[in-house]
Amino acid sequence: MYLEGKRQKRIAVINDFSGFGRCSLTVSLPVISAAGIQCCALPTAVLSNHTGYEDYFFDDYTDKMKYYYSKWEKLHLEFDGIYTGFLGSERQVDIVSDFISRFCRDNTKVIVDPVMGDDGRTYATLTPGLCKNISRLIRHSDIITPNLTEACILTGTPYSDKLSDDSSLLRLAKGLVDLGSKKIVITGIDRGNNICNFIYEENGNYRILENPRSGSRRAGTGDVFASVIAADTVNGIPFDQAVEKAADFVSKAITASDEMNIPEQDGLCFELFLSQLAPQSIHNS
Ligand code: PXL
Repeated sequence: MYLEGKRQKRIAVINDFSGFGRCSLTVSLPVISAAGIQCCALPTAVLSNHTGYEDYFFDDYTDKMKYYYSKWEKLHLEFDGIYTGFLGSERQVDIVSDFISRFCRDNTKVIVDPVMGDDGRTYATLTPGLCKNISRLIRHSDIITPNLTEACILTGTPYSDKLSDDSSLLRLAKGLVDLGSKKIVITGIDRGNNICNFIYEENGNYRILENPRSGSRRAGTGDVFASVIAADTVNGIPFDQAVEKAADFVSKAITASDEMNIPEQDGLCFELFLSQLAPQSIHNS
C-alpha cells in the first residue's frame, strides 16, 4: 500500500474566518486540504463577510486565542507548517509569536503573509504599532508573501506603482530579508499588461515570473496565492516552483471569475480548480 506508514502533513493556519467573500480561512481550509494536507484553523476574528464590503459583523477573537491553543498543547499537536494571515491588533501579533514559540519544531516551516494593504492603501485596522509588530513577526518566518504595498510599508519605502522595475524590487526584497525572512515573493506586481511575482532568497538568488494579466484585481487573491505556497512548501516543492504553481492557479481562477461576472469583492471561484492541487503521488498510486 502506497500510504502505509506515511505521516500526513499538517498546517496550523492563523487567520480570520470571514463567512462570505472568499478570503482568509475560508480559502486556506479548502486549498490546503486539496493539497492533501490537514489544515487546522486558529481564528483571529469571526466576520460575516470581509471588510472590503461596506458593512460587516466583526467578532474579535484575541482574548480567546490562548485558551483555544492551550488545548492543542494538551493534545501535543505538532505542525509541519504555521501560516499566518490577517491580524487585527498589536496584541494579536504577540499572541501569534507566542504560538510560534510553543509549536515551532526544527522542521516546521513558518509562512507569514503580512496582510496590511493593497494598491498603495492600508487596511483600516493597520496602526503604526501593528505595523511594527508585524515587522517583528517576520523575524520568525521562513517565507513571506507581501504585495508591493506591503513590501513598501515593511521597508519604510514610500509607495509608488513605478517601483516595479527589477532594481527597485531587488532593493525592496533585500530590505525584507534584513527583517529576518529567508524567502520572499513580492506578489501581483503590475507591469503594463503583465503581472509579475518577484522571488528572492536569502542567498541573493532572484527570479521574476512575468505573465499576461488574466483579469481583474479581486479580493482574497493574496490569500489563495499564499495558501498554495504554504501547502507546496510543506509538501517539499522548491520555492520558485511553488510560486509558479500559485500564479497559475490564481490566474485560471481570475479568468473564470471574470467570465462568470462574479463581483470583484466576492473573490475568486477557486473551488472549480481545486482538483489541480491534489498531490500527484496519490493519483499515480
Ligand atoms: O484578504 C485579506 C483580508 C483578510 N481578512 C479580512 C479582510 C481582508 C481584506 O480586506 O477584510 C477580514
